[in-house]
Amino acid sequence: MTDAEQFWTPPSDVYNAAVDMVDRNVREGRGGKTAFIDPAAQLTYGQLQERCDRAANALRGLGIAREHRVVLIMTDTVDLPIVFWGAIKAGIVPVPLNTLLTPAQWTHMIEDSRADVVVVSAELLERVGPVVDEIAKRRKLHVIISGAAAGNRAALADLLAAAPSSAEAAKTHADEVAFWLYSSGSTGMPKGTRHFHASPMHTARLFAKGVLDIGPEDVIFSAAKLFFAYGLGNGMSFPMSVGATAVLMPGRPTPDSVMETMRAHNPTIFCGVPTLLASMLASKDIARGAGSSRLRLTTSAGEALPEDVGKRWQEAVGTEVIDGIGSTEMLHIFVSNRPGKVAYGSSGTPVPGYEAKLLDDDGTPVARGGIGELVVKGPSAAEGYWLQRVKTSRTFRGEWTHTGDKYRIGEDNNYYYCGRTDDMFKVSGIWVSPFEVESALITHEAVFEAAVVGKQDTDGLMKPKAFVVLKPGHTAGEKLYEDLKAHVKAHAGAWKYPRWIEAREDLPKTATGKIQRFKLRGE
Ligand code: 3UK
Repeated sequence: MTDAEQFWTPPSDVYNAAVDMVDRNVREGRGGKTAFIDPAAQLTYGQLQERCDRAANALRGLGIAREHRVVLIMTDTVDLPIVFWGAIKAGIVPVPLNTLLTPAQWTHMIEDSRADVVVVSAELLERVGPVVDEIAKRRKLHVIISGAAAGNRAALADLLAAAPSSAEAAKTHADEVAFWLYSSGSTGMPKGTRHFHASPMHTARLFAKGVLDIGPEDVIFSAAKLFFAYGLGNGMSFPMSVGATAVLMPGRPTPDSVMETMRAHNPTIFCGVPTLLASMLASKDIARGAGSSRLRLTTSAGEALPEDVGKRWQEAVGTEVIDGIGSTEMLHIFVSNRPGKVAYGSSGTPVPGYEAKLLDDDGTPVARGGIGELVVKGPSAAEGYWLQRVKTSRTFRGEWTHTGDKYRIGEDNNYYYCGRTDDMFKVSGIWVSPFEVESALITHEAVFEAAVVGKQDTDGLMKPKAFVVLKPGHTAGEKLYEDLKAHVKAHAGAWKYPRWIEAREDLPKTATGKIQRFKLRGE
């Protein structure tokens, strides 16, 4: 028996994740229990099942065939699980997208996935509307609005109300693709990462049950959004796997908005990214439980948690911070700290059910204490990237997934993060590709060349720093720098703008003219 089988094998080949995550809770008597709470609505598991069934029927009613894609550009409200699991129940494939992207990136993902439907939150319509309207000029595309529908656009609420309240589940296979998540890389557009029906329950059993010991009485609040694999597990599949309650917050996670939500709903588990934990610690309102009277655990992922931030959180808030590394490719966390024996500054040890090894550039395991690329094996690995054969075969090599992260195993057996094998870095847990920021910078009229690197701020967290060579006739200075920051925000994504900018006469380059970013790190 392999590791994965020891933990869980789907009951049969016919397996629909929505039947397990939604319907099973009702069947096992938790129909009256609260599943989701957002600022405007609450759903019991019974209500969730009915709405998911209506969503499945509504999508079928629009003529959407099995395996076809539905893109979700949605804030975190109860509508997101309704559409996500409703689609899965019908064998239709939901593709949640990051709500902070640029129109060009959304256009790429809607076209690349060949989505027949886009479900958009009303408050995002101002930015998403022109994108979907443009595509709808070229081909058939249904646009459905979650929230107050404007003009002649279809409202999700109306479609659900008109659809039958009970749906037959599609007889999907455990090894059939259930949903996609887009993953970014150092060059090129994000890649559609295809996940199986069986995978959400694998991550729930191995990490949420195995590491966090989640149970039906837990109330989980993930400040990390549902469109992100980390948030999708924390705030949706983990609580659903045991019939627990999830608190959803549609707005931007600031220290104030997060602590207000904590005070209102008293979660037992809080999931954040290091940047948020650090900014909450800097707030004057930080207190025991970060506002919750029942907090028992905090989790951190997305980027390395600086040792000092972890220790200060435990001191001020009173719970451990469980830092673990996960990825879109593996769906959730595969190397993690454990409650009761956290080693701050490390990512902990492999989660039982996953295996990890560190390889050198030739693919040979590194000697103990040496630095190598983290390679991982486990049952929740994705099927691959959609229409990306070369990138798929580089990342998913047989049973092993290559992470692109460098690690070292310490004397204490814990895994210590040592940076990336490429130039990528995370800001607030979301990828930044230097190439992408540089590409945005050089579209500005004043910029001749640019190089971008990650630089640590005072909390030890990465932020972009840009080195620019200006075109003749342009002068360096705060005014230009503010302009460049706004330019990057508009053309690459809000979190990607350089926090520091420095003008240079030239940039370090190889003989072939490639920018040597590594020479600029630490400057
Ligand atoms: C980095 C970390 C150090 C690392 C994710 C939890 O972040 C998630 O997925 P992404 O695809 O990025 C994956 C990459 O992010 N990383 C994530 N966590 C840590 N580095 N310490 C950490 N604790 O470079 C990794 O390769 O956006 C996180 C669960 C599910 C996820 N998808």
